[in-house]
Amino acid sequence: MLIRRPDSIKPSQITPEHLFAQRRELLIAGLAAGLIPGTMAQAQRAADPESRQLAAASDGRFADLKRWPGSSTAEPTALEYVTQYNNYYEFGTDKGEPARNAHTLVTDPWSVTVEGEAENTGSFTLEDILRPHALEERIYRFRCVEAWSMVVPWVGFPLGDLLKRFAPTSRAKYVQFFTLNDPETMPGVRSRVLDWPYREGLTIAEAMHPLALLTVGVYGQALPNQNGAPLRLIVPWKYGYKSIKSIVRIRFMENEPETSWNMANAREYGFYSNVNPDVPHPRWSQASERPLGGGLFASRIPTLLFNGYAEEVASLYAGLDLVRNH
Ligand SMILES: Nc1nc2c(c(=O)[nH]1)N[C@H]1C(S)=C(S)[C@@H](COP(=O)(O)O)O[C@H]1N2
Ligand SMILES: [Mo]
Repeated sequence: MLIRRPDSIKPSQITPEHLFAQRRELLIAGLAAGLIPGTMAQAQRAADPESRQLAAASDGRFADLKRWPGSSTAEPTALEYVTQYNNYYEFGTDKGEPARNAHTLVTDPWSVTVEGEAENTGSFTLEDILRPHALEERIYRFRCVEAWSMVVPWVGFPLGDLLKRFAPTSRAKYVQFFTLNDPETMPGVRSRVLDWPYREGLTIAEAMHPLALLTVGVYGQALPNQNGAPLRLIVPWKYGYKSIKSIVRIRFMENEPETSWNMANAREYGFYSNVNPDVPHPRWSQASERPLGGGLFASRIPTLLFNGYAEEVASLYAGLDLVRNH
């Protein structure tokens, strides 16, 4: 794959190490304040002891993370925004609610059911899922359909590397993902704002694309619950709602799967949902976006086709009408 920088940002603007260190202090402060529930013990058990990829409890950071060379060189969005300004409707529809409410989510033990058009189906523990994969840090641009954006250092591994282990059959043209749906621990699912469980889907070619990231951490730490612990998807060239959180079920399918926002409003939210500045949302323009953390008077920046990843992903859509297939 061609590695390119989506941003015309100079290497000198890469986050200096001390800023990362500062943010780490913030994260630790967040842990102490109970903002970020204790997912580390579970994450540590999830790692192959021999890979020693997860750090000792005293520190709690992932160790020996590879740094992905294709990372965005833009300044990462401050941790407070990434972990306290969230969309996770299972915990409420206000941006601050997931961080306040998601401590009830039980992420250990965790398992994922794999079904449909694949040879190796069944139930897999999170440990089974993670064991063979080397984790890496990838700094990706992230664009919500609501027209705010972030730059986030995720920790994960390519989704396709996992999917191959299930040996999808030749009939597997799509993959669908489901979030946990537990009224006991997820207060938001008692209201019918969406048809639960939250579900999303990709074509098999999209799912196998090396940019599609199965994600277990952010800023060098296990994912906070509000960001979709213990396992979520990140599809950086698509609107944020495709990046489904807290995955419990993966289904290989022959036909296009149901997806939550498309079920809620098909006119506004298509199956593809590729970031595209030229296809406005019926109620607002998608031509520009507001970077989070830029302050009240920060200027908007132009939105890029496929969120800046056109060089990598445009070939997936050769011959497809991007307006019709929005
Ligand atoms: N299960 C589930 N996954 C979800 C959502 C949700 O409400 N429930 N919101 C989506 C939306 S709209 C966005 S923008 C991103 C937000 O991810 P973040 O809170 O980690 O920034 O999660 C996506 N995944
Ligand atoms: Mo979103």
